[in-house]
Amino acid sequence: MGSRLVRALPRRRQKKNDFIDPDELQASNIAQDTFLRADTDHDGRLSLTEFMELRRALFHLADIDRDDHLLFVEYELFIVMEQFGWNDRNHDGIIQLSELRETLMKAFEALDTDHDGKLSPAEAAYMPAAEFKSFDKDRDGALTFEELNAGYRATLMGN
Ligand SMILES: [Ca+2]
Ligand SMILES: [Ca+2]
Ligand SMILES: [Ca+2]
Ligand SMILES: [Ca+2]
Repeated sequence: MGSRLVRALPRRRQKKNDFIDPDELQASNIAQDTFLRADTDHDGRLSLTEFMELRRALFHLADIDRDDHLLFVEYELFIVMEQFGWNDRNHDGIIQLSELRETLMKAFEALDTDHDGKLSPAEAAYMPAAEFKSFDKDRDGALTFEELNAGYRATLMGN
């Protein structure tokens, strides 16, 4: 479980404005924050149940299409989001397809280290080669943002 992911953890219903914004989060202690949120009975320790709830929350977070199973791309996106963060626009603790584009944009910009507006296979080294190829619709050996976004959407939406 990693860094920015904590932002995406479902929260117990609290006051409407009681969310952590990204700036606050970056300045906060991630492990402590996750721990405190998972410690629902506030006894300063995680029971097995509390810990398993945390794991369950992460599973549901990763299950973008809500079919109670993780496709490889869902798992892959989960790892990407763990690394680059995720724009939970409405702070509801779940990832929506509509939020995927913004999230991917952040990841894309971070991955495009030579800033040429495309991902080379080396820049997108987190992807299996076969997936890279299948997303590269114009077969120019690089992924534009639109190719990346369309590739994930198509896989998630089953077409
Ligand atoms: Ca506890
Ligand atoms: Ca799924
Ligand atoms: Ca590039
Ligand atoms: Ca291409």
